[in-house]
Amino acid sequence: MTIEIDDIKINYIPIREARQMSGLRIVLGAFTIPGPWHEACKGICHVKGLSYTPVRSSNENATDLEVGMNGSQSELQEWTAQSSAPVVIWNDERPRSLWNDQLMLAERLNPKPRLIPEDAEQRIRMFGLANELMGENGLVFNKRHLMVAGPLESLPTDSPERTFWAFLGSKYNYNEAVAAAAASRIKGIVELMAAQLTSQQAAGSKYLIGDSLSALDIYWATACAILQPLPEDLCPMWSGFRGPYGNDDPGIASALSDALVGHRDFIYQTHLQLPIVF
Ligand SMILES: N[C@@H](CCC(=O)N[C@@H](CS)C(=O)NCC(=O)O)C(=O)O
Repeated sequence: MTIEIDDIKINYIPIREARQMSGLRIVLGAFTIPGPWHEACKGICHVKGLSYTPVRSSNENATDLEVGMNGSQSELQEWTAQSSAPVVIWNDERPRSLWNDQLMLAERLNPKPRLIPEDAEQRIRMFGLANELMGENGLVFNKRHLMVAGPLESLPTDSPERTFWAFLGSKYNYNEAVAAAAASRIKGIVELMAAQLTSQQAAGSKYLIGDSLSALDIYWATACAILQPLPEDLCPMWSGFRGPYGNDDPGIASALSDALVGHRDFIYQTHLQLPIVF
């Protein structure tokens, strides 16, 4: 399965070059897909005005961006001791490959605007809900199980697409039991987000925590893409991924309220970069 690279606008430099540099570098997938972890990193930097060098995740000598090839990730593995993206690297500090570490670093590099609440109760709630979205076994993680399940059930064993999905599945602990539980787990998390938004709106706030933008708003806006991507004019993504990025589960659909999707739109329109640039 080969991803179209014609529409890529960001200039991603190779890992070899990035390793020689100092400053802020972010290894990104370099695909036209609004991956929630990627877009959250980009969004946090955008809001804080942090400039960074985008780095391509796959090996420099990879002749195309054929996804799912272990062999194309050895340079990333060597640099960051793992093979997922995004990874945020500041000077010679340890590479940060987890969303919460990445947020803490961004907050340190530019404390304004504050994206982690000062108030401890708000901070606890923000990290708890953000973990439901972005953490291991959270919404995005479980949606990936659902995305893997379809092709593994339907595609012939020798199909290159199936090889890709099987690769992703084995990398992120896919099995039939977790796939069977995924939709109801996602529904529960979306309901949590809907309840949070409702209570905030009832209290007169436009934001998910407190009365100003926090990282949770950005995580919701970017995680929402995996259930309902923004339209083509705002999110010119690879069309082959509209479908896997989407939702056909009725339970999740019932939880994904207009208000939640409207909140995603509000956060993008007010605080993030539109159209999304890949
Ligand atoms: N860094 C994230 C997880 C990153 C992640 O799962 N990235 C996926 C996006 S689908 C990835 O790199 N997939 C391609 C691959 O693993 O080869 C975290 O905070 O846990």
